[in-house]
Amino acid sequence: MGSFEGKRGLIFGVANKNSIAWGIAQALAEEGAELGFSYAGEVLQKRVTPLAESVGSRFIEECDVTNDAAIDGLFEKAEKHFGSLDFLVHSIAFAPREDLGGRFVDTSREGFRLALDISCYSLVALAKRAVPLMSEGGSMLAMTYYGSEKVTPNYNVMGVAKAALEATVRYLAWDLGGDQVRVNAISAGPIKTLASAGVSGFRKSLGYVGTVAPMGNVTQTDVGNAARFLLGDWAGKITGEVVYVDGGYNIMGAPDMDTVGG
Ligand code: 0WD
Repeated sequence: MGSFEGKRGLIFGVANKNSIAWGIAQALAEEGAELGFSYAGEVLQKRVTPLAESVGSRFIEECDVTNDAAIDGLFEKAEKHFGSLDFLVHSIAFAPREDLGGRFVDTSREGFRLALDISCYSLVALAKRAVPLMSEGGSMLAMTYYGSEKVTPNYNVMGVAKAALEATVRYLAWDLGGDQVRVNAISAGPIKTLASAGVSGFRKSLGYVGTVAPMGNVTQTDVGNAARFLLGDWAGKITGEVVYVDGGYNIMGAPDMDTVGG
């Protein structure tokens, strides 16, 4: 019997089969979880529906996380469908393409606002609606990246948004601890997806990280496996943490010059 048998949760951020959220969904489905999916826009419906159905989901709903009324509507439907929830996965990020390259100092006010709204505030907005449904306690998980802590050229405004997201995870963990709701983040190494393809120079940095990290590049499956732990009962008292699933990249102070050259 899977360790998520009888547990129900919502997954935000499946765009296609390469999405990290899909890696997480597959891992949780293997453990017997009952899953609901929310996707960003009508164009994604065609891609998300067959994926969701392949893991037995009957809850597949559109929700733009910049729209409070849409989020309210989504959670009303979720309450009707599931009754209560045990977990929530936030695997959502966005920044205008022109702000994911060039000089950070050129970031526009609107680009900054949009990146922080979609990539960070949305976690607060989702958490607020999910907690009342987590009557038996619960667990939430967000996705972040090392560019929040150390400068990663071209990641730019998304690095700032991820720093805010990680702080948000800690403040939510404090707020919701009394409700027995845990909130954590996974800091994943670079993985080729729709979102990462929007970052200038992504392909080269994927190659570089693969060479420098003790265990090389990571996959959606690696992230999914960490999510099984963090969202599940074995992680019972772990909250407010950012857990690296990055092949060890973050421990390195300098690359091995014999392999990267220089
Ligand atoms: O290297 C990577 N791919 C890493 C990604 C390394 C470390 C962290 N992450 C993070 C991302 O920043 C994001 O938070 O993982 C999360 C998932 O990203 P992903 O799996 O790499 O990318 P993708 O498959 O594109 O999913 C992100 C999705 C959007 O996809 P598109 O490509 O359509 O923008 O975020 C969703 C959407 O499905 N999204 C929204 N959802 C609801 N409302 C919205 C919105 N307004 N905007 C974007």
